[in-house]
Amino acid sequence: MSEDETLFERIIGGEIPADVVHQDASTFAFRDIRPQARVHVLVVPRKRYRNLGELAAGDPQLLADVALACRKVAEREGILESGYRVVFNTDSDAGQTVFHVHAHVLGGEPLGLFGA
Ligand code: IU
Repeated sequence: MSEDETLFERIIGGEIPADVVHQDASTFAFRDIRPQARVHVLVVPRKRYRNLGELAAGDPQLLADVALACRKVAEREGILESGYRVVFNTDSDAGQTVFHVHAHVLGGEPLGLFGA
């Protein structure tokens, strides 16, 4: 792995296998290996930005693509009607571990309140 290649670039590149749920020209989505809900899918822009703020500032269209891919994932997983949560962990207090921005799409069951 080149030093500045993230885990997600290796997954997108096919070097590391993943359970792919959706992909298109600008995004890639696969199941989280440690699911926190019945549906837990990560949506990753192919182009790397460190976090949500950098993505929004650097390429707003790509951020919109990520949002639309989240909806596509929800549709495919059958949770568009029941609802879903989209989470972008940003830096250490939020527990971000992979510094290639990604949306967690969570659902398939009632998720409860934040901090509960
Ligand atoms: P975070 O927001 O940076 O904490 O999310 C990283 C996620 O990547 C986390 O939920 C891990 O379970 C997930 N993950 C994965 O799906 N596949 C892997 O090989 C590794 C982490 I390492």
